[in-house]
Amino acid sequence: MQDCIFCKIINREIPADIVYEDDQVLAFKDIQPIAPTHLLFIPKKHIPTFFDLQPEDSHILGDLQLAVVNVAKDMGLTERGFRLVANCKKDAGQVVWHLHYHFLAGRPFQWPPG
Ligand code: DGP
Repeated sequence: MQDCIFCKIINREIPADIVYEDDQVLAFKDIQPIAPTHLLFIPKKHIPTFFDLQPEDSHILGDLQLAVVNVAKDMGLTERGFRLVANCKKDAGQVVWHLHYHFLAGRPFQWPPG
């Protein structure tokens, strides 16, 4: 998708601090971190929101979450854990229209979120 900032990161048209990549998934550091570790996990396929997922995309969510678990293990987080957040559309505060999970770790988090 031409104007999508995350597609530009996938295509190396703009820089990002990439921490994980496979055929389906890219993960990189969020430019505005809210935790000591704040990564974004995105599918390489341009999907604006969860509402745009098609039946043939069902593997993408599994691919994303398995990538999250592998990165979390590599980071030694199996005891302390992490928080995974997905903002979908305006009430949730989504500002980038390419489906993504925020991966947050390195401090305790409150519940419920704001
Ligand atoms: P949201 O759509 O509100 O779920 O969050 C989008 C996140 O994307 C936000 O935390 C900031 C991050 N972000 C926006 N533009 C860039 C960028 O160009 N590079 C990186 N690394 N992160 C970005």
